[in-house]
Amino acid sequence: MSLTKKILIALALGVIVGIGLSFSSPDLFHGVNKYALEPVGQIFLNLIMMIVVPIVFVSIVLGTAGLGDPAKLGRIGMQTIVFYLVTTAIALSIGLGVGYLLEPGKAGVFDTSNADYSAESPPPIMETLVNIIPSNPLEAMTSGDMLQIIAFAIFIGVALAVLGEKTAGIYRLFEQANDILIFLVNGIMRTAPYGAFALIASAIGDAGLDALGSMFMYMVAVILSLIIHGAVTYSLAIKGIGKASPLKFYKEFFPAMSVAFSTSSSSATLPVSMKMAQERLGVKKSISSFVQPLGATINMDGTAIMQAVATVFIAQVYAISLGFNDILMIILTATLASIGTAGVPGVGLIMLSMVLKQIGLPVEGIALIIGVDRLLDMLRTSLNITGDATCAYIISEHDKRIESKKSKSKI
Ligand code: DAS
Repeated sequence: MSLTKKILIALALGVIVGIGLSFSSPDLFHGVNKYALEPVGQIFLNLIMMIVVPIVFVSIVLGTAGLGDPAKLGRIGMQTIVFYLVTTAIALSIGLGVGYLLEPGKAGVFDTSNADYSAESPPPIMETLVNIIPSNPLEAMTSGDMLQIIAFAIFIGVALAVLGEKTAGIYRLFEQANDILIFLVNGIMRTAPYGAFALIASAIGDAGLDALGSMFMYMVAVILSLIIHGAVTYSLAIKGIGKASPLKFYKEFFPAMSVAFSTSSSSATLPVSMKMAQERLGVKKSISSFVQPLGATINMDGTAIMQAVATVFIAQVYAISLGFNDILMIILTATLASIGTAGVPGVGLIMLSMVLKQIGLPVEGIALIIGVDRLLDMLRTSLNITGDATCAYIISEHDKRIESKKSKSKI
């Protein structure tokens, strides 16, 4: 049986067990969760988090060096950043539009009297952009500062590309390190069904069906927006620029989406999403190794959608009307906010507090959505990494067409 089928069956069983647990006594749920679900889920998460830093560093070094001349790196980098910013802005617009159409904040009765949420203050945008250059690369690696790790790896990769034969041995060393890490990814992926089962059962059992009920319209608005963005925006890019079938793309990329769903972490899913992109979608290794790690950190369309819907939802619950300037500020703040945060579980809520503060909405409104956020985090993380893979795919296909034109012109 294929890994995809095993993960699908594991997720289905996990949903059933989670719903069963949500009807059981709290003691039973806590016992099963504490001694079975959480340990299995955490072991799976730790296994894939264990190789994230090394695989991001090695992949970006090889990806950057593999692109060859810095001019090509600049072209690919520019295409990547433009795609990420444009699709994030589209995602936000879809979320805002659906939020206004469905009006989830007017659907139910929400008790805001004891709503309280103390937001971790995310780093200011300018500080994040300045600190992308690490003053201590080793500290960046031990602390898992993904943007700094990516920046340092790009410098190393450019040096390898420019020095060429002089550092061929080091390049080979990185290639062998990459082979070791891919071998580990293959081994860890065999545990994915078990991790997926435990994580989804725990998430549903923890949320409880009553929370799902009262926040139903909010969840429908977020999920509908995620589907529209995936089915329209990405499919148009895959079909229009990638000249390929979106259905085939999603079928081949599904195992990575299921790992993202299970872990709620773009960074943790990176080894699998790069493997699927390279082996199943034919994305050039050098482009995949550069575009996807960058995207896992700075490109989060699913998160942007949640932020847009949540902002409209909270404004509706507190009966605060948003003006045109507020809408523009939401789009700008949320787009920039996604750059400064790593792809780990729950980071979307920290960014949401930034957006709410920016437009003067009550941050404590986040307390209303926190109960269902872990389930939505699973879905939006799946979309986040799909956006990264879509970007890598269309840039790779475009690059292949450029290369083939060049080779034909030489004949
Ligand atoms: N879990 C985040 C990610 O890894 C997304 C989020 O928190 O919204 O992409």
